[in-house]
Order: sequence, then C-alpha cells, then structure tokens
Amino acid sequence: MDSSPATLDLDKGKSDCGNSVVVFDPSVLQKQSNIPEAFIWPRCERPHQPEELEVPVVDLKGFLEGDAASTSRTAAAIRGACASHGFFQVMNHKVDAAALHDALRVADEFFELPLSTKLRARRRPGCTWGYVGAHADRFASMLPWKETLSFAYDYSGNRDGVVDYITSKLGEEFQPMGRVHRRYCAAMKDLSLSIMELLGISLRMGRDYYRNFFEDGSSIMRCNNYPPCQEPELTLGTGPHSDPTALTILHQDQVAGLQVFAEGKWRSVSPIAGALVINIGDTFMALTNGRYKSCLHRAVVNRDRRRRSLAFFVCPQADKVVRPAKELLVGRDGGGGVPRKYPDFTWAELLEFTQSHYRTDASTLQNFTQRFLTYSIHLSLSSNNNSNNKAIKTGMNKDASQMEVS
Ligand SMILES: O=C(O)CCC(=O)C(=O)O
Repeated sequence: MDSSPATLDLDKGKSDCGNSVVVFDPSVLQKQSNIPEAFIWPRCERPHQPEELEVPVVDLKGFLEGDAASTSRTAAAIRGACASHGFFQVMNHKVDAAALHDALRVADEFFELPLSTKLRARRRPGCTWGYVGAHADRFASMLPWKETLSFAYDYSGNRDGVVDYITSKLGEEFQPMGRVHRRYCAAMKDLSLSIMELLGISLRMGRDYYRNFFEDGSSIMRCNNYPPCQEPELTLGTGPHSDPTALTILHQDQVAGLQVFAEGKWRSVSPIAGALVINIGDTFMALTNGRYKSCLHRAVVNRDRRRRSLAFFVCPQADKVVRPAKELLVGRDGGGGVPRKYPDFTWAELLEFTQSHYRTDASTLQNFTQRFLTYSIHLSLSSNNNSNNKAIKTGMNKDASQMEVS
C-alpha cells in the first residue's frame, strides 16, 4: 500500500515557497492503490449520498423574448430560490449549444496535456489566474481532487484578453483554444447581464439597476477537471465554500457532483442537459443586505468517471463600491429601519481578503466585515492624529457604525 504523495520539485527542486509540493498528476496518482494523505478530508466533511435539492429550473424563453407575464413568473421563482439558498437552474438561455460543447472540449484538451505543458500556465503567488493542481501551491492538507485553469474576462476592455492570456502562457499554437474560451465568455457575459436584469426585477429595483452595476465588470472563468478517484468516499473535488464573487454560472457536464448545504444538510444539484446552474455569491448577498443568500457548496468525485465543470464568476469592476440600494434598507413600516449587515467595500478589497486570509466559507463575508470593523475602530482612534487615513477616504467609519454583526 503506497499512500505517500506524488511529489515533484518545481523549478530545480523547489516550489515558489521553497518547499516541495504535492503535484496533482492524475496519471501518477491513479496508479496508487490509496490516495495520498493530503487528499483525505476529516470524517465530518466526507461525502455521502444526499437527497436532491429542490431548485427551480427557470425557462428564460419568455423573458428573453419580452413576454411580461412570463418575466414576472420567472422573477418570482428566482426571488424564492435566492431568498432561501441562492441556487437555480436556467434553460432556453440562448447560449449556443456549440459554444457550451466546445468550451468543455478545449478544457479537456488542455487537461490532457503533459503536466510540464500545463505548468507553463501555473498560477504565480498572489495571482488569481493560471493552472493549479489541487490548490497544492497554497495548502498542504484537505486538498481537493481536481485541477483548474482560471483566467480573467474583462466586460468592457480588451476583447482579445482571453486569447492573449492563453497564448502568452502556452504558446501561439493555443490560439484556437483561446478563441473558443473567448466566445464562451462573451456568451456568459450576455447571459450574466440578462440574469442581472431578472434579479433587478425580482428585487423591484428595475431591470437596469444591477445590469448597469455589472456591465463594466471583470469576471473570472475557471475550468475544473475532476479525474476519477480510487477512494472518492475519503475526499472532495471542491471543498465547502461560498463564492466571494457576485454570481456564478456553472456549466457542469452530465456527471453528478455538485452539492449545496441547504436546510442543514448537503443536497445534490443534478445536471440537466442543456441547463446552466446559477448561484448567488457573497458580493451579491452584500448588495442586497443579505436578502439573497450565498450558500456553501462543494463538489464530490467518483470512482469511474471523470467530471468537468466550467464556472464563470461574475464580479463588479474592481474599484466599484458594493453597497445595498437604499430601497432595500426600508423597513416594513416604510421607514429606513433595516440595519446594514456589511460595510461598503470594493471587490478588489474582498478578493484580496479571500486570497490572503481564508479558504472561502460560509463565514467569509462575516469575517471580512469583522476585520473592517476592527480596522475602522483602530483607525478612528488614531484619526485624531491623522485625518487623511484610508478608513475616512473609503467612508468606512460612518458605515461601520451602521452595521449589525451577528
Ligand atoms: O464543479 C462544481 O460543481 C462546483 C465548482 C465550484 O464550486 C467552483 O469552482 O468554485
């Protein structure tokens, strides 16, 4: 029985931090009879067969064709799902089937490359983009059984950013892969802005409110590859987390694996051919002052079949201030009585927090809020001597006093 990690020293014997790291090379790992210790999760986190989560499968046809009755039914279904767990599926979304199919195909082609080629795109310390095997560059235990490739997609800037990124890392011969991802991301951008319209209607904010907020955003595309695992009952493909971003559009292949923690239990969200899974992230939860929920989710792996998913994470422009509309802070009696749950923040600040502090989980936004409160109290104490500090510049002192931390 060999349970030692398959290790490989990168860059002449060292990883970026100077240590040897676990390298996620499925062709090596799958030959071992047991998975390495670093991939074994604590008993309480391990997967089991869950019940199915009831998520609405929303038909977007009527909404996209301007049918008012269908739009209000769709908005009502979304409102119910977002207020309870934040997950729903959409069909008839007008994303071309070929774009969906091709994006999974080129992701497969990438993950089938030799490890040394994939590592040309490896994520650099402090960077969000690149190729990562099992997050072994950041963590040493409870590693996920997956490899990922992530890159940015700018909503208003350089159209060719995706192609440029991919070819700059992997070489000019990867242009076709870059073009397929560029087309997929453009389709996801359009869909995300349509969903922002529906979210605006569902919150009675009007269809343009969130569309306008996100239309100059910069989103993140992540391709996930979960190879078959010889001991799937001991590990996870993606650990429990909530998305710090605003909205996620997930294209999962037909292999089940996504689970959501709702009503106190893990429940599965099975793939439906042609449908895309949508979920609310922490940033949108903050924009609604907690009315719409960002929920813990994870992915499990299985013994026989590999699973792939494409996660498109919708983010606001980095410096835009995330703050709930005043209409969402009106109390039942029509007064402004609803306390703020989170501070004003920018996406850049939340991203920095998630990269340098925690694996994101159900408490990320709460911990981030707590840190902001501590920071602003500290700065307000010292502001007598220094009136030009960051807390004052960003308005945090004022907002901290309006917040409720549960
Ligand atoms: O693969 C999945 O089903 C979930 C992926 C996910 O949650 C992520 O990439 O953050």
